Amino acid sequence: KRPLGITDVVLRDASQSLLATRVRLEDMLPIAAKLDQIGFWSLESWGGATFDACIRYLGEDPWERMRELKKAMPNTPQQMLFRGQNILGYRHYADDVVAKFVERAAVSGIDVFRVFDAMNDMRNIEVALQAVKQVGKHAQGTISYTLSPVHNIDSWVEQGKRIEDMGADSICIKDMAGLLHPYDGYELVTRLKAACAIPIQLHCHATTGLSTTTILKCVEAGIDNVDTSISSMSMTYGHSPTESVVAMLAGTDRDTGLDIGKLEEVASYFRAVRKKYAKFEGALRGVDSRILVAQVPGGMLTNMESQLKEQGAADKLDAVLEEIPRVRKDLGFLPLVTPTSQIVGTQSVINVLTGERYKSISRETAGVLKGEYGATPAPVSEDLQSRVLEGGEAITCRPADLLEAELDHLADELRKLASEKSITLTTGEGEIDDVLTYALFPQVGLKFLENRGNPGAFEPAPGDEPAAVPTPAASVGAAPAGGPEVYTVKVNGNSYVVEVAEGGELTAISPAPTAVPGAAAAPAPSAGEPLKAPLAGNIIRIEVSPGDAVAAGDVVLILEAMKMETEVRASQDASIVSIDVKVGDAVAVGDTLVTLG
Ligand code: PYR
Repeated sequence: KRPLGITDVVLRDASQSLLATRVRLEDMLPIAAKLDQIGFWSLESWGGATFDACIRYLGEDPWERMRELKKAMPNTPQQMLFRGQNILGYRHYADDVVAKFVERAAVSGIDVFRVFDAMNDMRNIEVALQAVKQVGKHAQGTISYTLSPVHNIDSWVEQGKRIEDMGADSICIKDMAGLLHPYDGYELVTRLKAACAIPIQLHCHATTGLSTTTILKCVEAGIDNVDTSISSMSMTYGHSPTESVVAMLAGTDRDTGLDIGKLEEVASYFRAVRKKYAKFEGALRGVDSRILVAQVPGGMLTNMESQLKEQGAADKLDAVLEEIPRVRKDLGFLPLVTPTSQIVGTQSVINVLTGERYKSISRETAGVLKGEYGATPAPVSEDLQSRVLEGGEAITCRPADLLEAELDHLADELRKLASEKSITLTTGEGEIDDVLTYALFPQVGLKFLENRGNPGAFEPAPGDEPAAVPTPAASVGAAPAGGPEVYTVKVNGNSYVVEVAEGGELTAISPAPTAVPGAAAAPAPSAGEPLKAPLAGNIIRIEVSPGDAVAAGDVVLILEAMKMETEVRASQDASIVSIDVKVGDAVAVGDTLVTLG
């Protein structure tokens, strides 16, 4: 029998799930040569949230990261996670963007593309899989595993056959929330092996405590490859430890052949890395049985915790975890994996924080209800759907069939913006990489390109934080008595917002938002009723001008909060006295956005 193949996910999914995707290239390269000698089937090193985190927080060019990783690990197939028609973002892109992204990822060093769709609508992975075949790389189609009244083993096997028929080289069972029970895994793999000729791979998160046992049962059923992570970067929100799986199978007919001694050198290295990034760790220390109910994937739970903290609502986690299954049912029992995890998660937060379910519906939630992401596994709530359709028709075709080619247009747009804002774009063949960065993340990507090469514009690396000597005069607003205090400090000309715990320890740090006129610092002008930010986020569009008349419920502006676009609506019939923010501003909960008169 064949040795079990191992994909180690330490560089991508483990870092994403355990350390909020903050591990920097400089902390990966020193261990790359050792990782390259282990003999993994592949190393997952790119994709998922890494692209977003690179440009949003780290100030690293994600394309450069991939090229460097490939250069440092030429002997091991490099693998990425690709979100089907969503690529690495949160909406569907036109087919030309998908195909070009695949081509450039391959040029940059990706050998194995794991392509999934968060709805399991297989029409949404077809173009990406074809593009991967076109560039001669390994195309892995994915089953996004979930539990619901409309999913069962028969439906999963059907999906596996469909993936094989589409020409994929292998099938991944992606158990992003750790919900695959060992005996169900055994049956699923047995049935898939009987129905399909291509190899099967298993990806399990450890959050519910089932993963290692499920791996073993799936090995017994003949699975070809499994994902694991080096032990010092394993378990809780992450994955089963590589060394444990290697040890479990040593001497059996599925012996991985990997050397525990060499793996221990890698584990030792990451023990230190993990300490360095400790402040990004989630609260979970072992197993979280709430996941068996709420089905929040491991990678999302850490983000959910930190996003609630940003919203000043860390104490609402339990309420949000209870709301998630209800929102999921309203949205047709979709699996929870990026971007649906974020869509359902953020909508649940909005439902809890505003105190009224669906008082505000994010643009992306509306998108699911309108069919913009494809077919949901079960029908969506009719009430909610008719509310967002406003008399229109839901989409039933493959959503990207309705999208015009957009790459040339985006390239022109970026070149124009670059010359207006004096942004230096990559020249020659690599210019398209900048266009793709901008295509996927119009706001954050542009901001990244503007600030590329200026680390001060991004999160400081752990250890490089400014030593804050807080003075009350620097305070931009203190948390409730007894809690941490928040200060703005200036280091080398760059401003940072830092949170200092009672004991003087730095508990959070981020670049200071660009000055927000009228917000937080100065009280709102005397006349009029302030319309306040319901969530912390960035202003991405303002739909009104001073002097406009608005009716209660009219959209005033669009806020990007927790990666989703939320409409802020007028609370009453009024006229706009003043607009107290501008596009691009970061606002905190309760900041005045506009003044109504
Ligand atoms: C991602 O798309 O980021 C996942 O990890 C599923």
